[in-house]
Amino acid sequence: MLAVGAALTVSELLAAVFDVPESPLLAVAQHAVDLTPAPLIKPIIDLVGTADKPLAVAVTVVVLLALGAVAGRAWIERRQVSLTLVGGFTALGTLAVLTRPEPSAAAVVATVAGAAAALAVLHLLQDRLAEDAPDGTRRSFLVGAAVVLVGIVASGVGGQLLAERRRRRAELERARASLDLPLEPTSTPAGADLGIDGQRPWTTPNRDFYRIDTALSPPLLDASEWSLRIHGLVDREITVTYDDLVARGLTEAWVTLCCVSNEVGGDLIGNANWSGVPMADLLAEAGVQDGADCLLSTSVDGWTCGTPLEAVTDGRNALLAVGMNGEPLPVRHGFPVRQVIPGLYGYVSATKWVVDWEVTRFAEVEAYWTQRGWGERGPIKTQSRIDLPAPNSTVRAGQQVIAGVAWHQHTGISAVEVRVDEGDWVGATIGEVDTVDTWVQWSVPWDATPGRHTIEVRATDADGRVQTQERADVLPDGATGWHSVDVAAQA
Ligand SMILES: Nc1nc2c(c(=O)[nH]1)N[C@H]1C(S)=C(S)[C@@H](COP(=O)(O)O)O[C@H]1N2
Ligand SMILES: [Mo]
Repeated sequence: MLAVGAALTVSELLAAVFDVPESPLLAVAQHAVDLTPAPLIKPIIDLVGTADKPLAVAVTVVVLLALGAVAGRAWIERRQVSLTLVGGFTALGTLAVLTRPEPSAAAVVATVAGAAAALAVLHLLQDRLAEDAPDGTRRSFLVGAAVVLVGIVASGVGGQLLAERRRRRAELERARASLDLPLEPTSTPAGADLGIDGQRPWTTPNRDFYRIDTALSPPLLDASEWSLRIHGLVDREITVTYDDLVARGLTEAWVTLCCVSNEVGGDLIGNANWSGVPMADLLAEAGVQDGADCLLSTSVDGWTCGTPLEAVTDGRNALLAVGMNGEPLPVRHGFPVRQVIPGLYGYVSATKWVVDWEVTRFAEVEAYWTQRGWGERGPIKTQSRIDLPAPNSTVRAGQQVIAGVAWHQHTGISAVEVRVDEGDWVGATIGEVDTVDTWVQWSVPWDATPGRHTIEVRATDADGRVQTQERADVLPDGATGWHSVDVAAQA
């Protein structure tokens, strides 16, 4: 019976992990219902009403437990019988999951893994009872049985929690989809995207937007449950609900978000159109007191972020965002509400699932990553990246294009230059953007001669500062250095 218990919990757990539409146990129970003769069904339904599903599952489990008892008794002296029973039921289970309306390979894997768990338990426990085994005693059997039981309970609970979380996630996705937000589909500003074949788009689609956070799986927080408490060095504490927030009217801004862990040439960066409410408006309403220099924001899962207050209140598009590229914020990007502040790396600015603001002083608090050795303020550094040709690729000799992106959010980029094999720097064409808060696309034509080449890029920001060549590691406050790419050109 323990073997059957193990088989069921392992298969249910795997079904939950793989997110199969119907677990093997449910599939078998459903078949049992379908195979029950009609004259029997009616009185049963009259008797148990809507509890027929749980009843079918319970009966299936009891039958399986009984068969498990038979297989268990037979294990030592008539192992063939045992193996036949287990094999037969694995085959039946497999058939059951394959003949349901939504069959899946994962459900078969879950079934077979369950059978393997049953065999493992039979082997582990019965051999402990065998008279010729060295430790074949009742005590050793009981210890083994207890271990198996704990395993069954643990994986049973784990499977249920997982299934519960999936249901909650699906519910949240439905609520998110039916939110009535004044969001318009966004389109990339004319001229921003150079439209070069193979170049990643100027606007990063939500599904391709990098995701960085400390959450094992994203917090599930409904808009109706959300509120933001603003406290600390303020004249009056306020609490804002989602409806309050949206009722203020939404501002839109293009902002490129970048992670401090982005290596030179890395792709932990994305550009989106964000819709939200200026963070400064909410702070003004609470009334920031003299001496405060830090906004400590906390997410619903306890992650903290320290932002220079100046960056929030100096007039830039620092938003409490509810929309991303024309749709409600995706769950993994902070639904229902997150911060977006141009000019700062994400870890000091972009709190997702944000629920608490404390207006304070840097001298008094330390945020999550600062406690772990990362810089306190985290301003963005000028960077540029070559996307085409791809690193270590081979291109056809002749007319080619070198293209990429460059960024220094909230300062802007004024020039991008490229050189091949340490030759002269050549100025690149830069995509038109009417904001200093996003990256720019750039490109230069290249007449590639046959052979190996090294391409380098450097950007100049809108203050006229040329991107430094000096290599710095991402720790503690962001990488520097020129991106360079090796390619081969073939005639
Ligand atoms: N709640 C929460 N917000 C967070 C983080 C986090 O770990 N938890 N990580 C930050 C970091 S380091 C970055 S780079 C950005 C990434 O945002 P994205 O996942 O939407 O791209 O989110 C920021 N916001
Ligand atoms: Mo980050």
